[in-house]
Amino acid sequence: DNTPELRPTHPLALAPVVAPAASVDGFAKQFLQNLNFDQGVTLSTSDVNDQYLALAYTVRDYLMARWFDDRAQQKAQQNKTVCYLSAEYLLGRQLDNNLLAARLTDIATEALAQCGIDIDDLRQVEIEPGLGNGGLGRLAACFVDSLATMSIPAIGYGIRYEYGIFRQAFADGQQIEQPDAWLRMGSPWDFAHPEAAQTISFAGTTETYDDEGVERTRWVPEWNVLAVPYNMMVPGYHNGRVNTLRLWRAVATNAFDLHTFNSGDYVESVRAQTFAENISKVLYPEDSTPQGKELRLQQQYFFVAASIADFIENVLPEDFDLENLPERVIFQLNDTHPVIGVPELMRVLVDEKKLEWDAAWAITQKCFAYTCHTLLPEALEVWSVDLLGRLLPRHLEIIYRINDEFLLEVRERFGDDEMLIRNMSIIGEHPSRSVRMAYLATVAGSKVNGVAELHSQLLRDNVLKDFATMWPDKFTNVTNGVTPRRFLRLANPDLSALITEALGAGWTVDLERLRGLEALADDADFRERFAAVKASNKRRLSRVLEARGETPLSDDHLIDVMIKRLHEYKRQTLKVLHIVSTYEGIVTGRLDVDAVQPRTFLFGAKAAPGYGMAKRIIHLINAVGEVVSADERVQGKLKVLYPANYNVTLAESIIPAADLSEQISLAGKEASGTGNMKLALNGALTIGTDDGANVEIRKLVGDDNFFLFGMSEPEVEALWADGYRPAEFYQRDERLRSAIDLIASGAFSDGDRTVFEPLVSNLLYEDRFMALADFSSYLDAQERVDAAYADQDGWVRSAILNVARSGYFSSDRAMRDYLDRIWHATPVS
Ligand code: GFP
Repeated sequence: DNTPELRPTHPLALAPVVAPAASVDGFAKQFLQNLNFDQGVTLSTSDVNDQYLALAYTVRDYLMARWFDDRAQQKAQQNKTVCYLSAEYLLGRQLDNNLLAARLTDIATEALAQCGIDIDDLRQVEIEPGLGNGGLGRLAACFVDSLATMSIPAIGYGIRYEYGIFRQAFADGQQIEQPDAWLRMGSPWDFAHPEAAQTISFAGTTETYDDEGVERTRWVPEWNVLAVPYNMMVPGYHNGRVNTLRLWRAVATNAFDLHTFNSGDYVESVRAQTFAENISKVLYPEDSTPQGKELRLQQQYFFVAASIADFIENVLPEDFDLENLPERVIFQLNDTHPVIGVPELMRVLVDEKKLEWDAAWAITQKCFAYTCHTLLPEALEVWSVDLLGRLLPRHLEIIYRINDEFLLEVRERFGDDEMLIRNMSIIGEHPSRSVRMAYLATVAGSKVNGVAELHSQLLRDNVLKDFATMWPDKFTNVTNGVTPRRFLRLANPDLSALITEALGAGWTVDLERLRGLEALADDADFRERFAAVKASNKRRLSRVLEARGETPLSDDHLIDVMIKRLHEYKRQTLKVLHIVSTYEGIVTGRLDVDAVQPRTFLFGAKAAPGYGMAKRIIHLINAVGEVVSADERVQGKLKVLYPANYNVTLAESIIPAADLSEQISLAGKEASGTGNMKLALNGALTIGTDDGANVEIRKLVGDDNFFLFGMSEPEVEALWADGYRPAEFYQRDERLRSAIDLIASGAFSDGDRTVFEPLVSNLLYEDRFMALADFSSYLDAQERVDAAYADQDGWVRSAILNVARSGYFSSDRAMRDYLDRIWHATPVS
């Protein structure tokens, strides 16, 4: 073949990729080009969605060159990469964050204005990708932001769900779930890379074979799907770095059967496609059916297998010696969802790369670390051996072998203590044979961490006690953190400006600098300006609520917020009992009205679709809200607001406006909490139990600036051990009796006593999370809140001290702790 090889000779083809000019003209030009050539419209024929998309493409164009550079550099430098494996990323809107990171906010605003467009109108169009459920997913999003800002080579791996967390609506006060079609208007922030798809296999059998005299095992799978990566850019704040979030979408290997189609069976002709695409169809498919369970395991294996293969094939250089893998990667397991990655890496190393088992195990143990996010035993994931063996037969064999060797080690250390063996085994026997994923992660991981000091302590003392005895050094703590870029700089621009004026600009990447505000808490002028910011944030929230068709806020109300997943352990019920009791107290004259501060109780929460009790609690909150709002006797005093479909975007409006942060879980149940951190950082005072990260918040902000109530974790344990009888607490406290009686009487259900009866009896006779036991102490603390709020000046002072002392809760600090204690990766230079 004499054809000369074609090489680029054009000077432009040889030049490095450059970003458009960072000027108003440069931006406007790029924007209009994108409008024309990507959206296929002119400025005059474009609508707001076209404009939003063209704007997003423009921002992307600015980031692109950096992103190319960073990936090339990561490969060349061969630094260790943090691969964060997470089934959830609750990202929130991208536009503002990316503008901010790339220092483009002012330029873009001005360029659009010159095109006759108000950038605020475009902001409203963006649909946030709700690819997560709550704290765990939002934490992952904060972490990728911090990693990019700190120039750490990192890839976030996850699933590109077609439908994220459901959209919540209320009908007669009850939650209804609607699909979250977040992709329907286009998805400008990610790109598909079908050429980098991975084939992911399932089911089938395993067989042994003779490999040049060595007996090996191989997996003969039954079916495959393609995992197609979608890359999202994750820009660091003002440092020119752009990391990658790579989310996988499932696509059929053979999507369409033309023969069947031509025979007229149109549904059957796309069966394979439907089947495959189900894997990335929805976040947390309902798993009360066997099909739902299987689908979840498919999802987990799907994204983890694709991610591991991607890292080995596309990030590592060719001919990389896998013996050195631990020097190049740490796979951080965000909870148990990605733990199937452990046997997957073993399978790749042993079956495919033909390493010896022991060598492969030594590598695997160094490459994984595990973060646990719960203390509830029912939340520790297990997979039935039947299901796992059917879907991933080779992985089950590998898990058995890992377990056999591990249990030998246990016997060597502790003797033949059969009870201990049974308790520590990765395979549980009761009620049926299952794989305990948290145990597998603990055995395999180089480190295991909890997400707040108390949580990590309780993991060591209770949940994973035997493992901690065996490997004390494996256990560590990294208290969660939140990104100050999104949750202070963007969400609270006025407070940010005030802080910058007082302290200079550096605090955004060095949050401990907020300490400098402490001195200003005693400055009357600063307090006044701080209070004005809070008031303006309340007005802003009020406008946001009105635009959503909700009731606006009343002036001068204390804004009391409880925003978090709906779960019994978080005790939204305790909050409702407080509201009902206050309402009842005012109406009956038991309470001195003047001592009760005008308050708006603001809830934001979704309940898992299959969680009946949580849905009843939502119904009760709405029912109480309706009665309280309609009752003339408490007008101007009490208001209950529960805007539907709480999400990151709404949180960004609520948090800066909050006065009081409700963190009222039963001690020993909330692993950490992160909303608690965001609220304190924005100057809300916490009313909380000594649970999760509340403990650390209280220590930092000081007892005078925190309303502590309730039993401590050891007291909770003691009460359980004693035999907890909630009805006794009901008998003992008249306020509690009146509140519960009022609910039971049908006062919030048009006289129908049956509606909330299951909730009432659950409280009186079970109350697993001890709301009744903590009620009195909670009400007393609420009285202290009222008294403190009456002294506005004192309150503002405390609020400032909360901001000043919350710097520790930056996710940048959390990343530093992970880097020091677990990952040992270094920034790219
Ligand atoms: C879970 C825990 C929280 C913790 C987050 C992040 O949140 O205590 O703060 O993970 O570690 F419960 P959810 O996903 O359950 O909301």
